[in-house]
Amino acid sequence: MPGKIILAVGQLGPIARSDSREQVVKRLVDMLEEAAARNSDFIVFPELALTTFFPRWYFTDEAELDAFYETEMPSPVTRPLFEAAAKHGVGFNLGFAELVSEGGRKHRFNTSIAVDRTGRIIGKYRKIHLPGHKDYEDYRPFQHLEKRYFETGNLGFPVYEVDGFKMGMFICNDRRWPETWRVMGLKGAELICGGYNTPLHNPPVPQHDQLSSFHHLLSMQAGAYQNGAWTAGAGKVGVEEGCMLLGHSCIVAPTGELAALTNTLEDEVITAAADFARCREIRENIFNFEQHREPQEYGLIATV
Ligand code: ING
Repeated sequence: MPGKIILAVGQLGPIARSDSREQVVKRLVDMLEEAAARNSDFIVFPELALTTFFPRWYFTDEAELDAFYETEMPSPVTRPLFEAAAKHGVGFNLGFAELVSEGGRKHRFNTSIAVDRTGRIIGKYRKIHLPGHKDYEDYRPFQHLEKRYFETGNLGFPVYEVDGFKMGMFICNDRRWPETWRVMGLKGAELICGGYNTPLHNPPVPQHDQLSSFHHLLSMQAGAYQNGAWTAGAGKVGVEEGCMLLGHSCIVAPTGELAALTNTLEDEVITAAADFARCREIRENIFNFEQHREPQEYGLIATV
């Protein structure tokens, strides 16, 4: 039925540093097939879904670091996921570390792609809000070196037409920034989705550790409500290489209501019926941008 899909999230449990991409791709295919068995049309996978969350370590050997990145997508090892998408007619959003050579220089991005139900890549996003730090910080029990291992995304916040609905992507820390959601809301996104790897312990402010799930859900639900969009977040979760990562992967309705929530710290598929018509009850009333926005007062938000 046009304007309504069965939306799935494929939450990944821990990925060990020693796990091969083949092993991880099999887990992703298994979850896509589970989603297909529930008549899903689209499944959201986590950030950096093909490897362990490697920014937790400080690498000095470039070849060792490069091994965590993809230089082609799909590649022979990831192609089975695209083939499963085409076989079952289920599109997907997938996060991975992207290594590209442009102008004779290596560029590294924390990237995600939107793939349609035929297995075709419709669009790409590169993470804009990179958390953490650039240099080794001795006080931390584990590092969070995204500012060292990735460049700021250079594709903006695109919104694509995928299998009849308008979709935009965030990656992890992006979801904490209202600007992320509003730019894609202004572009008419009906679904804004992405993945995350969120350590439960944040060394600079350990007193916030107990608020990890609250801040995550607050960000997802606010983003949905304030832009009248369905939102979905897929976590890489559980104790991964000694670091506990937040669960609570979720699907949120445009009203901000939780439509589905995981309750394990393992590979887990959740689904919800996403009726995009419900975006209108928000977009045509409380957040009718045409009628109620006052952009002439907002200039400060977009100044450097
Ligand atoms: N991870 C975290 C996130 O934004 C973080 C970074 C951890 C922020 C803990 C705040 C507290 O969910 C990534 N990968 O962005």
